[in-house]
Amino acid sequence: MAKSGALVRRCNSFEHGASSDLLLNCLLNGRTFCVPTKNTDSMVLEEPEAGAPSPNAAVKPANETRKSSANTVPTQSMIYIDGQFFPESEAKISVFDHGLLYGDGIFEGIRFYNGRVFRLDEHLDRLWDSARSICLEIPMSKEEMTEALFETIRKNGLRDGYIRQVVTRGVGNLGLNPAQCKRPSIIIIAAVIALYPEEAYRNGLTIVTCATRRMSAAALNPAVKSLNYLNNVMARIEANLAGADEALMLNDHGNVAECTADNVFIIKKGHIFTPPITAGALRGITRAVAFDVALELGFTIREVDITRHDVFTADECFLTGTAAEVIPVIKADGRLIGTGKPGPITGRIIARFRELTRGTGTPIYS
Ligand code: PXG
Repeated sequence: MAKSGALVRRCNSFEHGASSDLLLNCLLNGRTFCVPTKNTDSMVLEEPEAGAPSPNAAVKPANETRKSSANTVPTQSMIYIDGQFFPESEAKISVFDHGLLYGDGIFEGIRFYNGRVFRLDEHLDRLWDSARSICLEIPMSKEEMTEALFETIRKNGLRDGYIRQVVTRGVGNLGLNPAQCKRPSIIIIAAVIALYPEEAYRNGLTIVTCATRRMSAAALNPAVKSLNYLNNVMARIEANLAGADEALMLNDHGNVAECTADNVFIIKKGHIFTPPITAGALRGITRAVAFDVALELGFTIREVDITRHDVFTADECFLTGTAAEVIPVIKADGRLIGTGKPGPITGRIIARFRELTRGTGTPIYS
C-alpha cells in the first residue's frame, strides 16, 4: 500500500503553508498540489530550460520526472483572478462569492509536461460543457482562456505542473439565487504537483468500496465538474479511515461508477472494461487517452456495467486521472486482484501514456 509518509517527505521542499498543509495532507492521506514557492531572487518570466529526459520515462511516474524538471519559480506563486495577477498571499475573492457559499461554480485540472499542456482542447471543451450545463456564462472565449492559462504558467516559471481553473458564479447575496450574481469570476492557479509516491506506480494501489454512493445524475450529474465535490470528499474520507489509497464509488444500482478523482478500468482475459458515463463516471480526459492507447496497442475496450465481483475477479485493474495519470490497483476490499502485482497490460498502457504526455501537447513557450 502506498504510504502517505513518502508523499509528505517529497512535499517538505515546498514552503507553502508548510506545517498546516502537510499535517492536513498527512492526516488525509491524499495527493497534494503545492503552489511553487522555491526561493529565487527575482521573478523569472522567461522560459526555463527543459529537464533532462528520463532514460526510463516510460515506466517512471511523473514525480520522477518532476525531479529532473526545470521549473524555475518565483518567490510567491502568482495567481490569476479576473484578468489580474496577485501574489498568493493577496489572492482573495469575496466571501459573498457563490462559489464559496454554495459550491456554485465549475473547475478543471490540467497537466502540463515539458513545457506543453496535455489535452488542452479537451479540458477547455469540458469546462465549457460544465458551464453550459449549469447555465453559467464564462466571461471570456476559449482563446482568451488559453492565453490566461499560458500567462499564469509563464509567470510562475513552470514547465511541469498542474493548472487549476475555477469559474465561480461570482458575488451575490446570501440567497442562493444565481440571478443575483453579477459576473462569474475566473481563478487560475499553477502548481507543482506531488502525486502518489513512486512505489504506488511500481506496486499498485489498494482500494475499498465506500458506503457513500456516487450521486445520481437525477440529483446532480457527475459529468458536471462542479465546485460541489462533497460527495467525493465523503468517499475519500472513508478510504482514509479504512487505510486504503482510494475509494471505489458505486452508483444507486450497486454498479461501479468511479473512484473519488479517477476513472476505473478492469482487464479480464485480455479485454479491457470500464463503466459507461451513465454509470456515474466523469468523462475523464485521461480515460479517453487510455481508450486511444488501448486501441493503438490492439486491445478491445468496452464500456459496460461493472460490479464489485468483476473487480475482485479481474486479472488487472487500473485508475486514470489527470493528477494520478494511469496507476495500477492491486487490491480491492482485501482481495488481491490477479496476481496481486501490477499487470502486464496495465504496464504497457502506462508506458505508452507516458510517451504521449512527454511528446504531445500545446506548447506554452513558443
Ligand atoms: N472522476 C472524477 C470525479 C474526477 O474529479 C476524474 C474522474 C478523472 O478525470 P480526468 O479528466 O482528470 O482524467 C476526475 C479528475 C485529484 C483531483 O486530486 C482530480 C480531479 C479533481 C480534483 C482533484 O487528483 N478530477
